[in-house]
Amino acid sequence: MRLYRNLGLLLLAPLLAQAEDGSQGWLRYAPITGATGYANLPSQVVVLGNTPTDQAAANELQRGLASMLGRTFTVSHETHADASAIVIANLAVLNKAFTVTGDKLPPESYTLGEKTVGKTHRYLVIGADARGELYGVFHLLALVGAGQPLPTKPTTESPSSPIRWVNQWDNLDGTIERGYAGRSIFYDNGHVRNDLSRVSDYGRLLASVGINGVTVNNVNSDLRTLEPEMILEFARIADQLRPWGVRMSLSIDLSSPQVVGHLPTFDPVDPTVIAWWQSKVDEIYKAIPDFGGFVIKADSEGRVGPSQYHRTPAEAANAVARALKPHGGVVLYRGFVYNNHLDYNDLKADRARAGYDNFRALDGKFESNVVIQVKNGPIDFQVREPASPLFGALQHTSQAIEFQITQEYLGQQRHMVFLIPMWKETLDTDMRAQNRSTPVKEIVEGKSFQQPLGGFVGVANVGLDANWMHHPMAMANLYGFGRLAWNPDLTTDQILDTWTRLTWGNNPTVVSTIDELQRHSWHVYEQYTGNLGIGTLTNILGYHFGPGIESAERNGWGQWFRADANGIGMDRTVATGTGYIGQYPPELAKVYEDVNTCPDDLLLFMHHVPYTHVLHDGKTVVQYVYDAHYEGAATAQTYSTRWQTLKGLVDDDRYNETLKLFTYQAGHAIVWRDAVTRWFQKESSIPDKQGRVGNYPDRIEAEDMTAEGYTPIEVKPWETASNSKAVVCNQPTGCTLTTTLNKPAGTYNIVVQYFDYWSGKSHFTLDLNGKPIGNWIADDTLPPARAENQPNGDTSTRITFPNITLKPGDTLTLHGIPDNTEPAPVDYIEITEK
Ligand code: GCW
Repeated sequence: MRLYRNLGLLLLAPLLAQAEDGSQGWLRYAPITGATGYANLPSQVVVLGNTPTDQAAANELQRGLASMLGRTFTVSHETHADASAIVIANLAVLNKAFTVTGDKLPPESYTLGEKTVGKTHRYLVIGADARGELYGVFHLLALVGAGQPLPTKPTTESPSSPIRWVNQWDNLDGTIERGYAGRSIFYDNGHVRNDLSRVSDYGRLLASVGINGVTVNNVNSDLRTLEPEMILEFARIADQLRPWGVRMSLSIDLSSPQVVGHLPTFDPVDPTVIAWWQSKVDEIYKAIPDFGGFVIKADSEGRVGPSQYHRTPAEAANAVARALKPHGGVVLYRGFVYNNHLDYNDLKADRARAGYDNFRALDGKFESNVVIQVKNGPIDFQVREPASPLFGALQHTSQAIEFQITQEYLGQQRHMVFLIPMWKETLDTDMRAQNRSTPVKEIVEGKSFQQPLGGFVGVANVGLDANWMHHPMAMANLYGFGRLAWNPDLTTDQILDTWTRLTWGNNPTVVSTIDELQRHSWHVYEQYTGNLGIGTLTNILGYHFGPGIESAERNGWGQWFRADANGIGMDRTVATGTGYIGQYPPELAKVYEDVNTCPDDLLLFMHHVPYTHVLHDGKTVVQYVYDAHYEGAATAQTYSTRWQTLKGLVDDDRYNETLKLFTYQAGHAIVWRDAVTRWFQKESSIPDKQGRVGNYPDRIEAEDMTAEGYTPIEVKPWETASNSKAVVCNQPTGCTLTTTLNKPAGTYNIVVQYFDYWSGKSHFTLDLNGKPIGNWIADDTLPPARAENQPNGDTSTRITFPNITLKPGDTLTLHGIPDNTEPAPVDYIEITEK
């Protein structure tokens, strides 16, 4: 009898709704009843090695199988020749009796397979090394969790590349740059936390998807990072991660020899500086023997760098890399080097050129343990960018691609945006370097140009929120990043479907509903934010969250789209523009250079065109922008209703948390829609063919209502409030807005659009004919990276009261009571048909 042959009969458990806080992520190990397909899986787990990682692998297998299959599993270090067992071993400890594939496996790989001799069933998890074992265990558990058969014949999986890291932009004070899920799990108040239990949990999550490194501090690195006492503190973090096979690394500032070492210089070629790096690195490896290496951000956004001494990034990277090499450490030198004081009036100036311009000439000049860490696009994690041309240009240098898992420009984990399709688009872009197939994924795997290192880096920024990323759906991005780093050829659906099953259960309605919601969410977000490659259109001078369209123009940051009354888009052509397109290998450059062959979704990234330019689908640019915004915002309205079909099928806690976020997203998508479409209409003077833009017959502007205490103000930027005005209340006792309705008798939804600052909790009540129909507190708690105490696209928020019966002559009254510096601001009330 073969094991696991009854999988077809597997009955998937109707999950009892139970309280869940999301802390287990996709490692919930929810019970699978009727899992007869796994009935013959031996109950004894035997682990041959005895390192902490071997032990972690065995304990995880025991924990996961016991929880999912509802029976007892034991762990031991010995097995008898005739005992059935699940055997975990690696090549270093492998006993011939257990081999399934011989004794060759690439590093970090594993083989799963069955070996049955007589009555003895052995299920074997053979790692190339301890890490491989651990990955094999997690893979086996994921198969069981998703109700998939376990391989019986030996099946080997190997990682795509050696660098599979996350970066955390955590500051030592406990804040996280661009972190949207609470404070740091690593630090508080200038020190490593006493309680590091979340760090160990994080290591477990990361290992489960094959991530083998974490850079634990902000790339804008604290100057204390390399102080001797800090190194000892960081060593405590490394201790937590080690059992999970996750190596810790640090972001460093290149001025450390001067600031920490008190040398007169940090010139990378100065012998005293070289010696300092050597002894500093030796000191680190004494405390952290498996230390991964350094991430370096230099000569960028105010960080110092080798340019101060007229040295190149290669000279700087190499000085540090030589110190790390004997210990097996690496340098990830960021390609994100650019001048943020560009001249807008210079039509040749172009931030997108910077990566290539700064690094191309250095190709081949880096030590073999240096990897250039290149952001997926040439600007900065916008909603859509082409692949960075640097990928095709560095052919004698190892490269890693940097993705942003934390959704800085993509809704900050308040909007659901599933990023795997976006990342795959970059990874699958064929750069056509040397006029041959060189997709980005193969370049960073080191395959295209035979490089020794390379891989994937994701800026994760998990925080102390119980569920790590705030939005339950955002965890799919962390999960998917790991899966893609392991194997960039996996399809979006393979990744998504497994995540959904492991995170929410195998109920077919749950799986199909969540998969469907997530699958297109990037496109939907793109529709209601920045289209056609223009950039996200968020306020880049503020919080990078809500709309703030012209913030990108006429300043040194270079995220320009050069709009005027006649046209829009950056001319990056070789013929008439900045020449950026010429940085791509010729075949790809040819496609982008010609406005007719350039893909529409990158059009405004590559070309300056009139608003009336006709796209491939026959629409003009401006009409496309209008239509996409209305379509995208309309789809976002459906998220909460589709989600509500899952009530009772998933646990109440996560159900409610997600519903709240979808409701918020629906409202904010309308803020985006109105801001961007009104801005385009004003700038181009071309009206929406369907007459929607600027025409809101169901709205009553707050400034048009009868006010008691409320006073009107102008909102900036103008496009972020309806009619560009709001009202504010400066009386501590509160203010009132009243209006008489003229709607035909019927049932309506009443919407209140207000501004929720981070600095206060205003109180609102809404009355109909003197009777309350709702009250709420404006208590938004988005992490105050900077205090936004203004009515604008970040703070504009909507609340909806559904199914209200109205008749002509009804009186609607809104009371607002300010709190702290938040003056209970209101934009409008909208009354829509049910
Ligand atoms: O996008 C920008 C972010 C900065 C970040 C920088 C970088 C850590 O707004 O917050 O700094 O990129 O990647 O270095």
